[in-house]
Amino acid sequence: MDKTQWISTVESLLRANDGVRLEDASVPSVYRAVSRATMADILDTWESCKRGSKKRVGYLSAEFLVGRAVYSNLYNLGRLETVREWMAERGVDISVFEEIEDASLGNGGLGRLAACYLESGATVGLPLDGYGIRYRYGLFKQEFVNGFQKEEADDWQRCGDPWSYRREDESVLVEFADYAVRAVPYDMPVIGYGGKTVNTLRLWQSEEAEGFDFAAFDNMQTDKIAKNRIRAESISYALYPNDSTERGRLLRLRQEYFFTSASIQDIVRKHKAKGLSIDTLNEYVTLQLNDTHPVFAVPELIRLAMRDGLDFEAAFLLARSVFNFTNHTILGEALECWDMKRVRKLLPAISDILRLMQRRIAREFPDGSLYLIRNNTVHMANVAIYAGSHVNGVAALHTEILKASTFRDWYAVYPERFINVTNGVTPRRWLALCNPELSAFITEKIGDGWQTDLERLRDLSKYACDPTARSEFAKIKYIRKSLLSEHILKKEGVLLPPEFIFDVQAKRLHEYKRQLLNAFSILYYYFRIKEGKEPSFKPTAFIFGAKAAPAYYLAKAIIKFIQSIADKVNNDPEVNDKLRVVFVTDYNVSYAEKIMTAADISEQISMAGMEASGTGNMKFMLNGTVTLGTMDGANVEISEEAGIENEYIFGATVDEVGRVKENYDPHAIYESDPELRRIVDTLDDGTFDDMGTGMFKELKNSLFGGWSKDHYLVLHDFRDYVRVKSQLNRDYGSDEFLTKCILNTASAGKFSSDRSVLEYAKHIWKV
Ligand code: 26Q
Repeated sequence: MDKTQWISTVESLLRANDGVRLEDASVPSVYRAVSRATMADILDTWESCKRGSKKRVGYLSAEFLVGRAVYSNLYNLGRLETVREWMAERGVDISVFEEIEDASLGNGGLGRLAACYLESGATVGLPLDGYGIRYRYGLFKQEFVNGFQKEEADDWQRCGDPWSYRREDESVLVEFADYAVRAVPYDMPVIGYGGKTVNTLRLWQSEEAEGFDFAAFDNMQTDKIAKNRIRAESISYALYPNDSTERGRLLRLRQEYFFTSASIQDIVRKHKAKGLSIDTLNEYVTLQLNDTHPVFAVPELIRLAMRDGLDFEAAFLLARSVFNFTNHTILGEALECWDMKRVRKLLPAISDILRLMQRRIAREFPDGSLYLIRNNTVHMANVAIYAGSHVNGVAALHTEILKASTFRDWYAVYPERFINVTNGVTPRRWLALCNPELSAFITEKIGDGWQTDLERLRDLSKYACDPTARSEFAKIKYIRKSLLSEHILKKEGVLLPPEFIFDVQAKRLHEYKRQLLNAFSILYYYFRIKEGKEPSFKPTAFIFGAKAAPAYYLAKAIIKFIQSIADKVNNDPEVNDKLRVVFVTDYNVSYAEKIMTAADISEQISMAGMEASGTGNMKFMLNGTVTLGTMDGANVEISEEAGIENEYIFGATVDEVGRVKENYDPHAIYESDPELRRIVDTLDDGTFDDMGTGMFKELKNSLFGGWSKDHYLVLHDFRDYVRVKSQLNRDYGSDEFLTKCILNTASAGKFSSDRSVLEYAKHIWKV
C-alpha cells in the first residue's frame, strides 16, 4: 500500500466503522482506523507466516505485558514517519495516541519479557507464537490518596481493541468438573522489525459454553441466567497480582487450566487437521512454559494423547519431548503448589494423570528423593522439570543458584537439562522508539544496523572519550530529562529541575528489591544537608515508580513512607534546592519508556541472590545510564560487559549474604551507627505520620522483630550503599562520568532479546 492508498483506507474505515469523516474524528476513532488499516496491510504476510515453517514454538504465559501497540507496530513496519507526517499535515501531533491505554496484561518483568521475546522472535524470523489469557481487566491502575496506594480497575479496552481479531470459529470447550466454558481466541499480530515476519499472540477469553438458557428466561429465572454468565466470564476477568498471599485461590487454578487446556487443544487440533497423528507432535511443536503458571499444559497434553490411544508411557515421553521450563524466581512463588484435593475436585482427569506421573517417578526414585506430589500437594516446578527437556534460569548467577540450591536434587540427577539463557529486551521499543535523540546520535556515529544487531553498539566505544561525543551525549540526556521533567510536573505536580541528577528506581515494590534502603539513603542525605555536612552534594532528584500488590501490607507501607519523605523534603526550603523526591503514579510500560531514557542513575539494589535477572537494569544501560547496584541477577553480567569500573557496585555478594545470615544481628548495627539509628527511628519517633495505621511501626518491626529480622539485609548493606552513592555523586558531571555512560550503551549488545530468543532457538527449541 502506498501513502495515498493508505490514507483512503483510513478514511473509509472511519466512515464504515465509526460513521465519521476524518475532519470530525476523535482521537480514539483515528486510532482505531489507523490500527485497522495497518492490520489490513499486514494480513497477507501474517497468513503466509502461519504456514511458513514446519516446526513452531509456543510460548505459554499467563502474562504478556505488551504495553501500547500503535507506535511499535508502525515503527516496525517503517510506517511511523509517514503517519506522523500525515497527522501533522492535519494539525495533530502523533503523541495524541498517548491517551490510548497500555495493554497491561502482566505484572512486571516476567510479563514484559514475554512481550519482548515475541517481538524479537518476529524480528529474527522465528516461528514463535504466544498463548495466554485475554484479561478483561489488566494490572490495576494506581492512584495515591494522602500518599497511600489505591487500586482502580484497568479498563484497557476502553478505546476498543483494534489490534486483535476475534476468531469465533476456533473456540474450544474447556471442561471443569462442575461446568464447562467456551474459550474464544483473540489473535494479535506480532510484527517483527522490517515487517517480514508477523507471528501471533493468541489470547483466550472465557465465555458461556452454550448460548443463554432460553428455558430459564421463559421462566423468568433471570438470576440464574446472570449467574451462569458471570461464572463463565469470571475466569478471564482479571489478572492476578503477583502477591504470594493471594496464592491458592480457586479462580487462579481455573485460570491456569483454562488457558493451558485451550492452547493445547488448539495446538493438537491444528496438528491433526494436517492429517498427522498426535505422536508426531514433537516434530512440529515445542512449548516453552513461562514459569509454573502454565504447567497444567503438561498433564493436559498427556490427557489428550491418551484419549487418542497412546498409553501413559508414550504420552508422557511425548510431553517430555515437547515442553521446556523457564524459572524466574527463587522466592516462594517458584514453588507454586496446589492441594491435590482441590485439583481432584475441579479437574479429575488432570488429577489422575498427575498421579500416574507421581507413580512413574516413585518407581524411578523409590527413596522419594524426587517427587511431584508429596503430602497430597503437587509441586508444579517439579512437574515441569520432570516432564520437560530443559530447565533454564534467566541470568548466569540465577542459573547457578537453581543448580546449587533451589533445584539441587534435580540437578544432581538431570544435570544436562539445566541451562542458562540470560534475559534480554527489545532494542526497538527500549531504544530506537523511546529515545529518538540517542538513536540518532548512535546512527550518526556508527551507522544503521544496530537496531537488529545490537552488538554493533561496541563501535561506539571509540567515542567514549571523544569530547564532542561526550558533550553531544550530555545534551541528549538533558533533553530527555527535560521531557521527563515536563511530564512529571504535569502528572504529579512536582518540579524536577533537569539540572538535578536523576536517580531512578522503577520496578515492582517488594521487600527484596529494597526500595526501603533507597528511602533510608534519602533521609541520610536529608539530615546531613540540614546539618551542613554535605557542602558539595550535587542536587539530586530521587524518582520512584512501583506498584505494590494490593494485599502486600509492608510494600504499601514502604510506598507511604517514601511519599512522606517526598512531602517533607520537597517542602523544606533548607534542602529542596539539593533534594527532590517523587513517587510517580501508575508506573507502567509507557511511563517506563519515558523514565528509562532520562535517568542518570539506575538503582538495582536487591539483596544479592534474590533478583533472578532484572530487565529494567538492561533498559537503563541501553540508554546510557550507570548502574548503582548489587552483584545480583544480570547486574553481574552488566558489569562484566561494561567493565566493573563503569558501574557502581556495592553490598554483600551471594556468598557474603550466606555468611552474614549465619549470625546476623541487625540490632547491633542499629546500636553502633547513630546516623543510621536516627534514620530508622523516623519510623516511630513522630517525624512522619502514617495516619494512625501503624504501618511505619510494622516497617520498623520488619527490621528487628518477629519472623523477619531484616531478612533482606537493609541495615547490613546501608553503609556500603551510601559510600558508593556518595562516590557517584562526586563523579557526576565529569568527563569520566560521561565516558562511563557512553560505555554503558556501547556495552549493552548482549542484552538484546534477539540474542536471547536465538539462544532458546538453538539450545532448547531446535528451530
Ligand atoms: C503466582 C501465583 C498466583 C498469582 C500470581 C503469581 C505470580 C505472577 C507473576 C508470581 C510471579 C509473577 C512475576 C514474576 C516476575 O516478574 N519475575 C521476574 O521475572 C523477570 C523476567 O525473567 C526477572 O528479570 C525478574 O528478576 C523476576 O523478578
